[in-house]
Amino acid sequence: MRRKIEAFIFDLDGVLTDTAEYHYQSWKLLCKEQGIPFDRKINEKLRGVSRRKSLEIILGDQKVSPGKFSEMLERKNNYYRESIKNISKKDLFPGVEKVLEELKGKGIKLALGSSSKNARPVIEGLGVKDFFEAIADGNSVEKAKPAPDIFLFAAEKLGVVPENCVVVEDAEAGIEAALTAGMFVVGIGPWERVGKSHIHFPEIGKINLDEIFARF
Ligand code: B16
Ligand code: MG
Repeated sequence: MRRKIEAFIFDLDGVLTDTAEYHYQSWKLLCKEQGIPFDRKINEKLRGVSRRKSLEIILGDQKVSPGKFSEMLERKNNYYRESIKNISKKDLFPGVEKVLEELKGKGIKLALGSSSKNARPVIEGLGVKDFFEAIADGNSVEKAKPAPDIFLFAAEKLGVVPENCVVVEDAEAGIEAALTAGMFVVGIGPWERVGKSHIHFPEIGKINLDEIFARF
């Protein structure tokens, strides 16, 4: 059967909004308290990566007890939850609503596919929750990106086969997840980061839907 675009699955952090800065500030505070080195270079490795995996990356060879590990995860999440409390429409990247509206207008189904366990309050705050027919987040599946599970879960909820889904992603882990799921991938960001995607744009506001439909 011929492939046809039926659904778009959007990543959250780095695609719809820049929660990366809030994640960064929260990890930074935790690391400062714990005396663990942390900077923006290490933070870049956490893009699209689950909270648990992020802490493993931050700790590197440093060993901590399972109890301490969980306590650190909880503390970081409390800082993060505090920082997203006031998130609102003005935190959306420019052009996001236009893209979502255009796709809706074409009869395309929309889903969210985020690693974050906090994705729901974030899209509620951003005022875009109602655009999405399905939400796949860090609570939906066990295996985080780069496993394909989040995107496959979203496609199943929408009732669309993976081959007819387009994923919009900014992170290497997410692009790998979407490719493994057998989906067409739109990369957002610099080529060095999103070079494995099928097509890429520097930012979501510069997306050209006609080009995506033509290249699919
Ligand atoms: P949480 P995405 C990801 O969101 C972030 O990019 C990543 O930095 C974060 O660690 C992850 O969500 C988990 O978030 O701690 O809120 O569960 O890009 O997949 O939308
Ligand atoms: Mg992302």
